[in-house]
Amino acid sequence: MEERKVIYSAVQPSGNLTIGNYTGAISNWVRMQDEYDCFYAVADMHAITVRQDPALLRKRTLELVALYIACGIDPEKCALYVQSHVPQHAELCWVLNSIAYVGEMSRMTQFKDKSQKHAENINMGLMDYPVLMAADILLYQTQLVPVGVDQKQHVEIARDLAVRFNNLYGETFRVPEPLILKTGAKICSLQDPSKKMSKSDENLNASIFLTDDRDTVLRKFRRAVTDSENEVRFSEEKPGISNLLGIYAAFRGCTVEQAEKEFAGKGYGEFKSAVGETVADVLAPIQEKQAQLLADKTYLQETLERGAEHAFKAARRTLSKVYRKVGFYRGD
Ligand code: ATP
Ligand code: LTN
Repeated sequence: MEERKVIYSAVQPSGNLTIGNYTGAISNWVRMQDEYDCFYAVADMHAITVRQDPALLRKRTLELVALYIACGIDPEKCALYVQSHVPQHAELCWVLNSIAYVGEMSRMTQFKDKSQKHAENINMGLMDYPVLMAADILLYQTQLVPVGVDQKQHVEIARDLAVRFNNLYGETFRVPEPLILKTGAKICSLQDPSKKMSKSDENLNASIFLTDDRDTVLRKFRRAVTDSENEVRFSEEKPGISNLLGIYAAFRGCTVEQAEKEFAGKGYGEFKSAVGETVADVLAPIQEKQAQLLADKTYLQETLERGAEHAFKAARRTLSKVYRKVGFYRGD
């Protein structure tokens, strides 16, 4: 029997997720869980590389777990767990730190961006972020890492570290590849469609959060920046309308061409309401399910324990191999 491919991905519990996180990441993870061996984590250790309020971090971690399940991640089919529950992530990170160069880490785009944004707190963890991410990925002998375009550089570092370690100590890690899907891979801001929709945008009207209620969703779409024409058509000259068409298609499960046809001859007002209603229709059951799950903490805790146990076993296999290879004494 052919071995199933291993998939690894994670999201940080550092804020409210947007519909970009949903279409670019989580909704694709759901599609992969039947075919592959999937490990999906809540990256709490990555989150503390920028200051977090401890009580809020704890709350958001559980909310994200509930959200994963509410979006369709089935904990019976994959390992769903919290990164800090599996100690091998930090342990492997330490070993990889010794083969990662300061120069290559300081050149990472995200490190440079975040150093600028958090100039008062340029800590070692922020610089080490890609090494911890490499440890996440390499611990499970991952083949594919489904992420948005912004994380591609970090997956490349994971590849470089895997190859470097294998060359130094002998074949140990599988070399992973990023998986960047086309549909919904880049949803743009509703207020400035030249920018990516982001969970940390200061303008709250720019992003649709998965927690937004129907009225908020409708209002934000109504206010979305478009152009002075009144023709619903996908075109580079019409970034606002094109972004809305992309969102509609992703949430409706149709192509952009089909969406264009549906709204041919209709005005922007009608189109924006339809996009809003479609998105709100998808979000409502997710929100309801998430609330139900959060009311049953015992279930969530048990699920996380099982997930961590599953991940722990796989991670332990790789880590003991690594410890042997680098020469840590393990008894004769
Ligand atoms: P922040 O704005 O705080 O940097 P973010 O919204 O970019 O956060 P991340 O936690 O960095 O979110 O990303 C989680 C996953 O969602 C990643 O795989 C990322 O590529 C994807 N993603 C984020 N924003 C979008 C977007 N606008 N469109 C499609 N995918 C996205
Ligand atoms: N940095 C990622 C989250 C993340 C991740 C990973 C993604 C942490 N570890 C391993 C893929 C594989 C982000 O999306 N901000």
